[in-house]
Amino acid sequence: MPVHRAWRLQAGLLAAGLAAGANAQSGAAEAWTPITVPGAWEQSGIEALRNHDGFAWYRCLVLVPAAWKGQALELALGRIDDCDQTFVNGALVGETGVMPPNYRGLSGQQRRYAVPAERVRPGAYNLIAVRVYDGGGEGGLVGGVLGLSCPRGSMRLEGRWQVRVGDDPAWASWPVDPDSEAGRLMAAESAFTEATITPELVGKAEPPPGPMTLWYRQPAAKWLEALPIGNGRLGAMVFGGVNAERLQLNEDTLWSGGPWDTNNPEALVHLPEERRLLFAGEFGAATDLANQYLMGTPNRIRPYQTLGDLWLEGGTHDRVRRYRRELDLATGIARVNYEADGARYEREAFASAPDQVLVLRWRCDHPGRISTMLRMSRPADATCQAEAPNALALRGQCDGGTGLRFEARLVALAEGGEVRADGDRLRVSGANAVTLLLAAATSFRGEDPAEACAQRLHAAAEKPYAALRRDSAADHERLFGRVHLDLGPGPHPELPTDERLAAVREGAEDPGLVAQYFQYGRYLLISSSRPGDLPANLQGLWCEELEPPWSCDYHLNINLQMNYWPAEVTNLPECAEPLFDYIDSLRAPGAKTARVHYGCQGFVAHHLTDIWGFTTPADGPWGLWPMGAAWLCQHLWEHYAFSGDQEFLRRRAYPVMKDAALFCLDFLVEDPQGRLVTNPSTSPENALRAPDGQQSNLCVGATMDLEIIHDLFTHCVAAAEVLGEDEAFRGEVTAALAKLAPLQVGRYGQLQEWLEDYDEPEPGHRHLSHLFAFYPGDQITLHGTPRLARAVRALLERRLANGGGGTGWSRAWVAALWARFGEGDLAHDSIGVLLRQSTEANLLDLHPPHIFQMDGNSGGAAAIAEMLLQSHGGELSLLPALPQAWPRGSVSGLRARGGFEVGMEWREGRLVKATIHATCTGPCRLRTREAVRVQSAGAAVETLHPAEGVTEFEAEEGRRYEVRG
Ligand code: FUC
Repeated sequence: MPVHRAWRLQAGLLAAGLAAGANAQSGAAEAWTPITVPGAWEQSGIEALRNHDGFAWYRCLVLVPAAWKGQALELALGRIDDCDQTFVNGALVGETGVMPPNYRGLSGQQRRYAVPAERVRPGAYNLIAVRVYDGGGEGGLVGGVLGLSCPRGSMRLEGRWQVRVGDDPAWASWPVDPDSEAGRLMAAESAFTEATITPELVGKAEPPPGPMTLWYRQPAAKWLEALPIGNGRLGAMVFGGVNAERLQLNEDTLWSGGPWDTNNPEALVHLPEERRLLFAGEFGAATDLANQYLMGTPNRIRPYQTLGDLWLEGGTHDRVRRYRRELDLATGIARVNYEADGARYEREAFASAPDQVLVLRWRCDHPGRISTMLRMSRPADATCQAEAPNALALRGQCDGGTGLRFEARLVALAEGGEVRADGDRLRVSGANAVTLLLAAATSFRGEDPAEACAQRLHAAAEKPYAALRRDSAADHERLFGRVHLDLGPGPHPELPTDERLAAVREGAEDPGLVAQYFQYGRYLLISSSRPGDLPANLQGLWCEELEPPWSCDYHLNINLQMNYWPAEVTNLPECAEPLFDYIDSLRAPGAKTARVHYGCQGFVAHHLTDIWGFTTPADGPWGLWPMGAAWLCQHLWEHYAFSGDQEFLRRRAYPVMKDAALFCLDFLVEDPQGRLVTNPSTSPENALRAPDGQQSNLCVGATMDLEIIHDLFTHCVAAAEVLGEDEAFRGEVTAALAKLAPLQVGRYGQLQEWLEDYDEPEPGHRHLSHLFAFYPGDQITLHGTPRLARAVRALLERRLANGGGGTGWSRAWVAALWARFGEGDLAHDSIGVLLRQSTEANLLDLHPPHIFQMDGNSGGAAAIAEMLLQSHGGELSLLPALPQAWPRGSVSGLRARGGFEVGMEWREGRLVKATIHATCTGPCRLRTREAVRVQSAGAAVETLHPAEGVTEFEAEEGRRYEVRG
């Protein structure tokens, strides 16, 4: 750090000295205009860029610390719309996308380029120049994190760059001698001069106690290495830096945009023609018509966004010993420990659900050693300022001041030493310990963010740190501690998590890591989805960007549902409540869309939604998929199926299910053969190839539609029967069920994805949509419908043989499907693929190319549960898909449909004992590999054995049953 004070000074002098000279500059220098990066150039306020598509160059100077001599650097430039070539000191260091004339954009990809050491000028200014081409829509360095990093430190590159419209290869190079007037002017206008030096890490830290802790021997070098904490509403990614700590912050209602009516009255006018074209197989014309008339207006949604960052900066340690960073999944506490200058330091951070604040405490075993500078920042739309000698507020309004208002407010409570405000920062000096409390709120629910924050902080500050910590951990443990899973420790339980994962990537088996992965899926759900909050979005709660991939939204054609697959079975039913509230929030807007777009009753949602009630078709023809609401209703039914809670069924679930079913009843049409089908329809994100060669997303009666409708209708009939309601409606639904087009087996023996046995351009497609009926649905089961189950298997094998299962969520689904086949080893192989190919060092799931999505984590946890316990088709299957890799182990606290809580122990791959706690009275039908005996309170229970491996008894609410092999 001391080095950089000098450099800053130099830059400051230049700035002061050149203020007058700037006016004297002429010609080329003037064509470069200052621009704030990141952000779309259309929004920069620069006239020449307001509607610009085409070429422009960005550049800035970076004062690389002398201490980085000999280091290769990583240059992160966030996302660039659409393609770029990036130069450092005139040399090309990386490019993404393809420049014209064969232009191909790759705007979703994070730019990370390696800069070889010999290209870097340590201790001097370096020129970064980025040639950008934008083919349409937003352009430029639009989003993400920008910075330079190496093992010895990092610099942030967000802020003032320069931009110039046009294209000239000369702009790649150092414009002039840095000591010339033009060079100095540029340094004054757009130079990054502040760096953080990373201390040298020496000495190995001991592993933390307890098997459910992720841990590392170095700080996170990037967001995907940081560790997530959250209380459902407020979240942070903790980086664990020594001299500079970063907590990237999120608040679950912080979305861009606002409510708007995107319904398109044209849709209904053109619906009959669309249906005619699709029945006639005129896919091209149907697609054109759909694009022109059937989509919402507009057909895009606005994104979820980062709240910003909390920085603790100014550390000066050159060398630290025994560094350890960890996340205790059982308590939700993230921790950093290290020794420096003869003292031991510890930081703990957690997001408290009971107190609704984020808490960070930093202490040292030597008095007076805690000194730091605190600030908060956000890439756009917010400013940070001190509000009191020990309080900071980051305050803003989305969308350039037209969207939601938000605030993050921080209080620093020091023990000993001093805290004082200094402009937009707080300085803590010479403290024995400091506790930071951070509250955040938005105006989404109508509250005043500043007031809400102040209230929460006021209440939390009344409690001593120990009480905040105790209450938060107890609340988290109440949920987390319900399920224990022991698959054995694995070969190297003493290694840090990243090293264990690296060993798995090299081919090692590590059942201990698999058990952690399972619990991590539960941890993420607990941390991102608590009653009263919004449901877990594509990234759960944790999102670093303003324009994140896929808007970090709610995708309804697999992703949101998969987030909740583990909720019931892994004993977190209250974590599904936000999903139920969310479904409720889609009812009114979805009813309007049903009416305006399709002339139907009930409610509908398509494949994308946000927090503003967006229910219209979005994106393109693959968005014309009106099954979102119907699929979501499966979760309402499942909540009842697992709990037997009739009140929930009557008051919350059934009215919504019925509403979704009313839409489906109206939407179904008869095909020329008199079968009920959906039209328009699409099999999520996949395309068919018709016999005449046409490719199309759109079709008639995609199999998945028929399965979702079957699922919903069957559950509606069952619910109406349980509740003794709606006889006429029941009759109508039953009649429709009988007329639904049937599931069919195609030419490869596969379950057909479409009504016709079309060829498919992408047989390894990541979506496994029509296997819905096998998992998570139960229309097809191994024992009940063996012919169709074989067709499911044929399809699954075909997908995998053609490269399927490539995204994390897709692979998790594959694992769950293998579990339903009782194929433990194959399910286990897929969990292995998930860990090897789609998991970061912080165990977060990855979608290619390198994007966190929570669905894979949740889906993976659900698949592991499904390997141990299944309860569809009216029976509990104990250890149905135990792989050879887990010869002994135990699990407790899993839940089963019918109202059971189940624990099991196994040895040499065989069930030793199961404990079944009945939470409802009713039949219990067990399926096991070997014959079993059932006891309760020491006495034998009367059982029936209607088939081999099947044992039935009458369970009584509140009783425990012991099952032994
Ligand atoms: C679906 C998937 C993609 C991605 C996106 C968020 O559209 O097809 O792979 O997961 O959701």
